[in-house]
Amino acid sequence: MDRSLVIVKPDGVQRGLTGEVISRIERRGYRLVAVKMLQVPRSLAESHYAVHAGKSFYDGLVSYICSSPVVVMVWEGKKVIEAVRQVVGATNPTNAAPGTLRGDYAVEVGRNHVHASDSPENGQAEVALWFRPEELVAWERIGENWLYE
Ligand code: D4T
Repeated sequence: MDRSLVIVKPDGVQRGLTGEVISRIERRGYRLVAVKMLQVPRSLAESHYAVHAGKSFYDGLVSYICSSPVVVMVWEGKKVIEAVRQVVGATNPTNAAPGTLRGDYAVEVGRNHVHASDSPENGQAEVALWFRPEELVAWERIGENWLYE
């Protein structure tokens, strides 16, 4: 089953949006299998954003995610990658639809308050980067029988 790594970034935590992020993904039907709060070390931030190394916004991006604690979590379920990206909305909040987390609670791309994996392969790699295997909990939500055909 696919997994999505979701991060409530420093601005999301500071602005009190952690519960809202969890709640929207949870109500959509997904299963939370790991969650923790941490102050991100620079080495982890650099690995997470390695694909953006050399871009004009890279240094600011790494400093931003290290600037204050984050809440990082793993969500599981059918089509979790696409569905969570839909809940989160477009990268640039001014392009994000109303009703999405970024469309409702963000203004600028450099303060878009939440991250979600953008492909099953990246989801797998990001989960392995942020969590040890034993931190993931295997369980089933009773409502899943009513969620899937
Ligand atoms: P994340 O990775 O935070 O979920 O964002 P996205 O997956 O939606 O978008 P991304 O990887 O293209 O960008 C990563 C991160 O960089 C910031 N950013 C991006 C920025 O500050 N300036 C920019 O011009 C771009 C393209 C925002 C998200």
